[in-house]
Amino acid sequence: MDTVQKNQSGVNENTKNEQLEIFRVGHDKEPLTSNQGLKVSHTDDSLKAGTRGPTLMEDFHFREKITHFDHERIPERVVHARGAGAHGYFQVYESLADLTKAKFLQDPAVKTPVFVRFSTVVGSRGSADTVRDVRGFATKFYTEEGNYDLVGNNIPIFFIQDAIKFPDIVHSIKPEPDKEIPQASAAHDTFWDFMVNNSELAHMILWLLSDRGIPRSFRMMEGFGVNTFRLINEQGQARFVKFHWKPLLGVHSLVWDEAQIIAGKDPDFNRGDLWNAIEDGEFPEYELGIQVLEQEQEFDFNFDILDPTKFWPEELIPVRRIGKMTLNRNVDNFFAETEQVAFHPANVVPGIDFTNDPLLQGRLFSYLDTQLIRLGGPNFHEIPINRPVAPVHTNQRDAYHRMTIDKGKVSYSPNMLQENQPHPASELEGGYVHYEERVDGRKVRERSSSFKDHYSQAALFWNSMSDPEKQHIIEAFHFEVGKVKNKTIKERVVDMFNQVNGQLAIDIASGIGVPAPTVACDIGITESSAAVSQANTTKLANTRRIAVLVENGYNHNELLQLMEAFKLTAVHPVIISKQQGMLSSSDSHQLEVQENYHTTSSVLYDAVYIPGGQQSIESLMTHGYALHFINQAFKHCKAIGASNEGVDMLIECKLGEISLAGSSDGSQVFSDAGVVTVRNANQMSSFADEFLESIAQHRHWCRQAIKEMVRA
Ligand code: HDD
Repeated sequence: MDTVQKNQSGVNENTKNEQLEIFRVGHDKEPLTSNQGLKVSHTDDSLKAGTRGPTLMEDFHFREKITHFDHERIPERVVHARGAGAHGYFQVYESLADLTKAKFLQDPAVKTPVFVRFSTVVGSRGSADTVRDVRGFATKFYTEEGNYDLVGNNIPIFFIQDAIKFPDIVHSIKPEPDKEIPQASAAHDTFWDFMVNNSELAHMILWLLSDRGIPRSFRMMEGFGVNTFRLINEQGQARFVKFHWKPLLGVHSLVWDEAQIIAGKDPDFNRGDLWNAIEDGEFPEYELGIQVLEQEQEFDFNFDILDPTKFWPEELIPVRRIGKMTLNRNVDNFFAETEQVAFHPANVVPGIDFTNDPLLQGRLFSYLDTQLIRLGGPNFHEIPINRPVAPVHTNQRDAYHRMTIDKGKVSYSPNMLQENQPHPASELEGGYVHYEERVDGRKVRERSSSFKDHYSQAALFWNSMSDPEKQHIIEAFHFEVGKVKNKTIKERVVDMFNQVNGQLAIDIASGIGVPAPTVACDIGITESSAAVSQANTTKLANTRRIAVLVENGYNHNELLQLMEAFKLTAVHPVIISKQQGMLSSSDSHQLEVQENYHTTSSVLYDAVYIPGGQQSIESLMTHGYALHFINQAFKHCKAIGASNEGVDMLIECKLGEISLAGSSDGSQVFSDAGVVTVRNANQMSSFADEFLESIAQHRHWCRQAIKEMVRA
């Protein structure tokens, strides 16, 4: 039974899918053809004059095949080149009629189809997923009133205040143009040169160097519209709004050392994680949140609400959760959908409007412009993934790759010959009418003085970080600025962050070979915002990946009990052994191995479990890869569980010696550091609970202080 209700114009969750269906082509049991539909009898040899002779011009099949291949690439996006997309739907919790007339925000029964593309910003299309970078979070809502695009990032603010600087910041952070090095990294001279000459970047740098720059998963990442928009209701009342996406799994990140190793072990880590979660039916979910300000509140704050380098602290302006997005379908074809999707912040619907945020104003030009070159002309809205589900009637005709066959001779307006059809729609008919904002000013190339404070919110963000988060930021400075060759730039980085927090500047200087500031600044900002610290996020074990290290002779009962507990919590165990194939337990049960130590790595898991079994543990103890695997998981502060003889493996890894003073019998030695052990077979159930709780914590930062001593 179809339980999905359709709204008036027939748009529902499946509408986009049905529309795409027309374009989908399967190739099951079909003869090979040319692009003209001619059946092809042979495709492995070109047509030659004699078996050893030259290829003939008349080989139309050869020419068509090679020509198409030669043209198979389109320019990658200038920024956000690497990404991954998925389909889904959005449902509002209750009507927002008091705030906006946008139809997709009125009826909780309506499931509006969406397509989301997550991305990194700096790297090329083939770069690694886990580099330190901002992540793009762009959503296309296929509403009955036309496409609405919310083109956001996973950080609520931006580097610069005015779009005219966008080419400069992007040129500075991209690989240096003489040698095209480094790929997908801000850790080089040109970026930090730009940075020290533009203090408006200071705030964003702290976010970028925080854990937000290396998300564990697209599923565990917030999204932000960043710019300030307007909501307009039926009565024409306007309010300022900021958009948020809140992931139901919480906000979690990798450890920098881990992120770098993953870039080699599995460069598709985030992309694969999204794909697999959807294939497994564990659909990523995000709540849409809004922060709303009345027009009269525009000047109530100590920052300018139109300044995109500032966020609106949730403690001052609460986030109201207004609906939920569920991503439930992977693409059929990466190129056709994820690569060709074209987002544009100017794609709005009645009820949503712009503000004078100078970054947003520039964006409203750039996205349409970039699609013209990237997608080869002005008809990219006809590409299936970009087609609105709302009907399209324009007087536009022709140009490259036109698909629509427009009938009739009238393609202008007004006209008499076609009774002025298609006719401009009045506001009552749903025609988009821009908010009548009064604008009055001199023509100037200047910035408002209300945009000039570049340090207060940077200090607010710094104050909001937990101690481990602060430590990560300092280490990120040591990496990023440590890679800078020019000493003056390094000194100026320290000077700049001295304006944010004196101790921060001293700590940065200590790792990058330049003197600490002679006078440590205190700009007198004492406020903090608990909402921006990941320490306060939702913590769940669900959907985490657990490495299970076993060899022949493992204890089947112990493993079985844990596997059942994992299943109940939707945690995914992966069986790892020296060799792929089958293993036998001590009581002759058979177990299939999924990965060996060459095909996988500790960095690809959230936790490690080592079940007992004398023979299995003796074998593991002699295996350097297994010892390294556990040490590395420990170094990256992950949950580790071991039962019975498995505990001896941890002792062999000398984790106890390095970390916490504990008893040598190994029982519960490490538990406060997320290492959970059990020696008693009767306590397996409480052990499983404790281990799952330890996995849910994501990382055990109390190990941080000792991680440099870990041999991994
Ligand atoms: Fe942008 C792509 C997000 C500022 C110009 N941007 C792009 C994408 C995201 C963002 C998520 C990838 C969309 C996709 O997956 O296809 N951009 C942002 C955010 C910004 C921002 C949140 C600050 C609030 N962008 C920004 C400015 C400009 C651009 C100031 C230019 C003046 N952005 C572009 C672009 C891109 C783009 C060059 C490259 C590919 C594309 O548009 O389709 O037009």
